[in-house]
Amino acid sequence: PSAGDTAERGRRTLLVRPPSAHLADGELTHLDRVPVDADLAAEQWQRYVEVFRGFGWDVRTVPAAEGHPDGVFVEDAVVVFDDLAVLTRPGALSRRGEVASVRPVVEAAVRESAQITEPGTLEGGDILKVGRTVYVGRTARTNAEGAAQLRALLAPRGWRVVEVPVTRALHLKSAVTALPDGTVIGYEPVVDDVSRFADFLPVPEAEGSAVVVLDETTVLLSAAAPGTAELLRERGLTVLTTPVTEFEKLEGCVTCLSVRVR
Ligand code: CIR
Repeated sequence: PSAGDTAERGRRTLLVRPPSAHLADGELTHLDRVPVDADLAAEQWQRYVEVFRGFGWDVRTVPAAEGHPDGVFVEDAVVVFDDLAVLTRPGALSRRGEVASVRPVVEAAVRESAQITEPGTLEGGDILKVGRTVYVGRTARTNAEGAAQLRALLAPRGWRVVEVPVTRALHLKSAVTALPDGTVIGYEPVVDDVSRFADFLPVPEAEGSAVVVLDETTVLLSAAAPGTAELLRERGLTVLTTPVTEFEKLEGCVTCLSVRVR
């Protein structure tokens, strides 16, 4: 949607979920387990949410899921396409139970919802929207059936669905995200095939591959990626940064901590 669409619909809505006290026990695929400071995680999460509040976003909070260490990565539980919210079926067994408690908050915020069902699996971290194109990362978390179910939902609604292989990162969006102008950015060593994307810009830090678009000229980036911040500023963007070290230890990033609903 263009900035005009956003203005017509009023304030943008953000879904977040506070970290569990058991964040340190979350799933790890590529990183070794290191100590996590739960208090610092809570503080970083607050700062993250404040960035959006400062931009006038309507922040809706899903109750914390103490039994789900990875629940804070709420992006994986639901993906929104216009007025349709697709509740996922996470590939990680430990995460499957996160979705039921996200549902009521999502359904209060959108007009229509759908659910990925067995045997499909899909996690929001594997879904990258660029204009009307939806890239679906095929990973250990998102299987062929999950991708097919998503395609069946989206193709009639005018979205182009493109599956891409992801073997070097946990999720597609652990490797690539998109700038407001549609340029896909990523940390090349973990991107399987940059030629899949029409416009690709390599960034110098792994933590720099994840941006959240706040508006047409502003993005939010991890404080751990100063070189990427400089690169994006040179392109004329306003770059806000926030520390997310405790979430990066669990293979999370700035994008995974929220769902932009509209
Ligand atoms: C997991 O492995 O599921 C979590 N520890 C990290 C999830 C990060 N989410 C994301 O990239 N969308």
